[in-house]
Amino acid sequence: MIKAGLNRNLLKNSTIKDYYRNILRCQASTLPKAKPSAEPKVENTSFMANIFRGNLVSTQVFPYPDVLTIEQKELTASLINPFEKFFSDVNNAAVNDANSQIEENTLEKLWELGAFGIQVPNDYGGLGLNNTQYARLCEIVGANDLGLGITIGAHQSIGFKGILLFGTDAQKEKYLPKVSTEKVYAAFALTEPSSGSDANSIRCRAVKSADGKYFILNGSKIWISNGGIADIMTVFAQTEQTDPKTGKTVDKVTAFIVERSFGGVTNGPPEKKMGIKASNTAEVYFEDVKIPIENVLGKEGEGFKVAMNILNNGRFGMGATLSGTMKICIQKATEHANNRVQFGNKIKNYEAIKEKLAQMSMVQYATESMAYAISQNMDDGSENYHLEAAISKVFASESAWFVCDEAIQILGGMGFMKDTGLERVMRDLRIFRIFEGTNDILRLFVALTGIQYSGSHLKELQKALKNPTNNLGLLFKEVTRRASASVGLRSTDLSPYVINELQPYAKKTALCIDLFGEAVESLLIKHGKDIIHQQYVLKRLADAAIDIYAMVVTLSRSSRAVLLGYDSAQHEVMLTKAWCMQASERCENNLKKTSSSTQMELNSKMTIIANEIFENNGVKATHVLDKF
Ligand code: MYA
Repeated sequence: MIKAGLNRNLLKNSTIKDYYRNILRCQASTLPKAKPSAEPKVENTSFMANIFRGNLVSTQVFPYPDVLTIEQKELTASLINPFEKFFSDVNNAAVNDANSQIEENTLEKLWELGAFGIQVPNDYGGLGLNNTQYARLCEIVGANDLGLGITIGAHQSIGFKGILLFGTDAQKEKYLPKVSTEKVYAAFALTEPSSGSDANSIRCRAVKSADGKYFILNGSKIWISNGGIADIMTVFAQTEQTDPKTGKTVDKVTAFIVERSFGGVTNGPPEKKMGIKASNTAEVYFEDVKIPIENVLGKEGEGFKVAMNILNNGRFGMGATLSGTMKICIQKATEHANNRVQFGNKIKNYEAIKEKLAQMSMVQYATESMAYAISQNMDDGSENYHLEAAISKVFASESAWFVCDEAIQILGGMGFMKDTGLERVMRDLRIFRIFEGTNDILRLFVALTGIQYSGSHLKELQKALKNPTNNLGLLFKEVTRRASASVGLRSTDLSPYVINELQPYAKKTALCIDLFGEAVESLLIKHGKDIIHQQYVLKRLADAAIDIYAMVVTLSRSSRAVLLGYDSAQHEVMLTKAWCMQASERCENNLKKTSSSTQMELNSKMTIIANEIFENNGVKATHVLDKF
C-alpha cells in the first residue's frame, strides 16, 4: 500500500496531503493512543528509538563518544592498579564461592579501596567517578569475581542509586556517607513472590499515618541481593493515592528509603544458589515498619518510574562487567589453545578452534563497544539511553554465556574441572540473563518502547496533515523517504561517519536500518494496538535491533581506532567487518520473519505444540517402547 501510486507529483504540496491521507487513514483507528503531555517536547536523541521511526539521529553513536577529560582518564588509570592488586593479592574468588560468603578482611579492603562508593560524590565521601570511570572498574571486577561483583553492584548500581538519582539534599547528606564510607550495606527491594517480571503488581503496602508523618510498611520481598546484610534498602510498596482528575483513590507504587533500625525489618537465611554464591541473597520481611515521611524517595505514587529508572541507569554496568568476564575467558582459552598439542599439532592451528576464538572476540568487542557508548552518552547528559541500556544487558549476558561456554569447550576436560575456574564463571553467569529484567522481558521492552515511539510519530504526521502548509518540512522529509524506499533507494547513509575501508559494511548496516524502519511501520499498520500481543514478532524485531546497535557501535569505535592510529586498529576493523557480515545477514532474516507467511505458519504450529504440552503437564509424545 505504501508503494502504491508513487511518482514525482507526490512531492507537490497538495499530493503530499492526499498521499498521507491514504497511508494514515487505515492506521488512525488502530494506532496506540499518544498520551497528552503537559511537558514541553524534548527531542529524543536515542539512536535506537529513532530508527524505529526510520530516522537516523547519529549524535549518540557517531563519532564514537569520548567524554572523559585527560584528568578523568588519568584518575581512572590510577585506580586500575589498586583494584587489580586487590584481586590478585587479597580476594580469592574460589574460596568465596566455596564458602558462600566473602571474608570480613576482604570486605574491609574493598571498603578501604572505596569500591562501595565509586559514584558517590567526593563531598559525601565517595570516589566521585562518573559512569564511564565506574564501567572501567566494573570490567576488573567482572574479570575476577562475579559473586563479589554482585555484592558491590547490588549495593551501588541499584541499592542506593535511587538516593543518588532522586534523593533530596537531606537524604543524600544522611545516607550517602554511610553507604560509601561507614560500611553500611544497601539493597534494592522490588521483587516479591507474586511479582517478578510484572514489577508493577507488587503487594507490599505502605499506609500513611493519620497525622501524615509516617508510612507503615508491611509485606515481604524475595531474592534480594544483600538482603541479609543491608541496613539501608530502597523498598517499593503500593500506597493509596488520589487521582487528581477523578478524585478516586487508586493504588500506586511509592519508593522508600528504609533503615533496618526503624524496627520490623527481618530477613531469611541466605539462599542456596547455583552461582554468585559469594553474594548474599535473602528474603526480607517488613512488619509494621514505621517509615518517616521524609524517607519517601521521589514523589509519592511515582515509585514505579523510580524503580525503572534505577534499573535503566545501572544496566550499562552489567555490559562493562561482563566484557571483563569475557576477556578473561578468552585469555584462558587462548593460553590453552596456544600450548595444547593434539594429533601432532597445536590446537590453535585447527579451524574449529580459530572459528570459536574469533567469534568469542567479536562478541566481546561488540559488548565493550556498547557499554562505553552508553556510559559516555549518560555522562554527556543524555537521558535517552534506556533502549540502548536494555539492549546492552541482553547482548552482554548472552555473549558472556556463549564465550564462557566456548572457552570451556576449547579447554575440553580441563575446562570442566573446578581448578580452571571457568565452571564457577559459568554458574555465576547464568543469573545475568534472568535478573535486572529477564532477557525475554527486556526484548519485549525494547520492541514495544520503540514501536510506541514510532506510533507517536505517525500520530504527529496525522496531525501535520490537518495543517500541511505549516508542516511542509516534516511532510516533505517523510514523503521523500517513502518515495525513495519504494523504488529501492533507501535513505540511510552512514558513509560520512565511517572510514573508507568500512564503507561496504556501513552500507549493509544502513540497509538493515532502513529495512527495520519499514518493518516497524508495516507491523503497526498490520497489527495496530494488537502488536503488544505479537510476541513471536516482537522478539525478532528486538533481535534485529540488537544486531543493528552492535553493528553501529563497532563501526563507530573501529573507525575511531583507525583515525587515532591505535596499534590494534586493523584488528578492530577486522572484528567489525566480520561482525557486520554476520549480523546484517541475521538481521535481514529476522526482519523477514516478522512478516513471512512461512514464519507465521511455524509460529502457529509452535503455539499448538506448546498448548498441548501445557495441557499434558509435560511431554505428550508416546514413548516408543510404551505401545506393544
Ligand atoms: S532487581 C529486580 C529486577 N526486576 C525487573 O527488572 C522487573 C522487570 N520488569 C519491568 O521492567 C517492567 O515491569 C516492565 C513494564 C518493563 C515489564 N524505563 O505499562 P508499562 C514506564 C522508563 O509498560 P508494565 C534485580 O534483579 C512506561 O513508559 N519507564 O509497565 C537485582 C509507562 O509510563 P507512562 C518505563 O507493563 C539483581 C509506565 O512505566 C520503563 O507494568 C542484582 C508503565 O509501563 C523503563 N524501563 O511493565 C543486580 N518501563 O505511564 C546486581 C516501563 O508514562 C547488578 N516504563 O506511559 C550488578 C551488576 C553489575 C556488577 C557491577 C560490579 C561493580
